[in-house]
Amino acid sequence: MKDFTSCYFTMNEEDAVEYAKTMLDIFDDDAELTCKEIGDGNLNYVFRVVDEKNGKSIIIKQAGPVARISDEFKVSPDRNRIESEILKLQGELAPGFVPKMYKYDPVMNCCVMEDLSDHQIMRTALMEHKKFPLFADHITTFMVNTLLLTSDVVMDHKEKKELVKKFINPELCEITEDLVYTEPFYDCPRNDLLDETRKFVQDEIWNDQQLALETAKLKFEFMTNAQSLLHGDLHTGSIFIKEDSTKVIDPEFAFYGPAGYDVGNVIANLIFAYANAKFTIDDEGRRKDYMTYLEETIKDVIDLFKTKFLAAWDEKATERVAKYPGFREYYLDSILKDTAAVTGLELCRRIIGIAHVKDITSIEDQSKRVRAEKLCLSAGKTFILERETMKHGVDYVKVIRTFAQQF
Ligand code: SR1
Ligand code: MG
Repeated sequence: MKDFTSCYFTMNEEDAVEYAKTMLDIFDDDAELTCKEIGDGNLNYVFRVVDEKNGKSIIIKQAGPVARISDEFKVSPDRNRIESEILKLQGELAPGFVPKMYKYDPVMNCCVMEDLSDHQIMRTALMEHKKFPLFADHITTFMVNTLLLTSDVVMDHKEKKELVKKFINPELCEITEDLVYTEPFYDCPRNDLLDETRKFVQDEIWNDQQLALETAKLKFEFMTNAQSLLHGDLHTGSIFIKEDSTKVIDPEFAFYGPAGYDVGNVIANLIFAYANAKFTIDDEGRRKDYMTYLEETIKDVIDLFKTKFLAAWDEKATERVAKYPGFREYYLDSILKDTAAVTGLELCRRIIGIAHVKDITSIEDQSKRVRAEKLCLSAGKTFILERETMKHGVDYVKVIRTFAQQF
């Protein structure tokens, strides 16, 4: 029998079954448990444990001492505490939009949560060219609630600072500072890009001094602006979806940072799906239809976020000076600027840096993949440099259409 109570070890599928039997009070005594490790992220192990007798199932997610993507990233398994605490908090702020948390285990650095296997990872669903008409509404409610309601606009300032302390997340922030804000913008040995894309990156990204300066400003904004409690990694691989339901998972990068970081990640990852659609759907009618659907979704995410943010501000703001005329527009404006910038950073880093996205890497025809990469890089650079002008959903659509025509 394994000892799960005194010393951490990384579990395998057999261990996860034993863990479910001996450490959890979820399954019947005569349950016939099976387990499969289903994690395909860069960091953790995800075990799906099922009682074959009745189909009841749970997820056990365990943090290992190093990232799965590379041993170079030594990340404290304490990220699992952050993840389980923030999921509880997000569940209160945005009910129905995160999985239920059953248990957090600080010895095994794992948490046990609701199995969402009736949903699909959104990145995969978008690559299958499925549509989710409720997504923009759902994700903007989630973002407005989690971002505005954890800010100084709404929270008592001392309580907010307690949350800043509780969710200080130096190691995972360092990953973002390196992989998103720094390495993609110079010829860093850890970058991982196609030879065919390298010359374009050299000319358009690495040789652009203005772009380098802007990324420096943005990096310091990320490190110093404790505005809202972020999800911190809100890409389409962190979202489970089905027609009538959207669930946000994997908030282990959570910390207090600029609110636009989450919104920009959502937009950039919809743009990866857009590039995928452009270069993988052969039938012209279907391709146009799906790209239009994604354009509408991008537009709606920006515009609904703005409308809901201002309405929630009027209803929930407690800070006296936040109610002065013009301040809420000034504040939202700065979030929109950050949103555009982060959209651009994410678009560039997933092409140039070490952590890629399947929307692009799965494009089998190499010349089409290179065109998709150039589309993302060009749009990304534009969003960073022209972030002051990106005020409405339609501004995003104009940029991606321009580069979809060019490449
Ligand atoms: C070492 S982790 C690489 C990336 O995977 C995560 O999902 C984050 O996006 C991170 O940047
Ligand atoms: Mg993740």
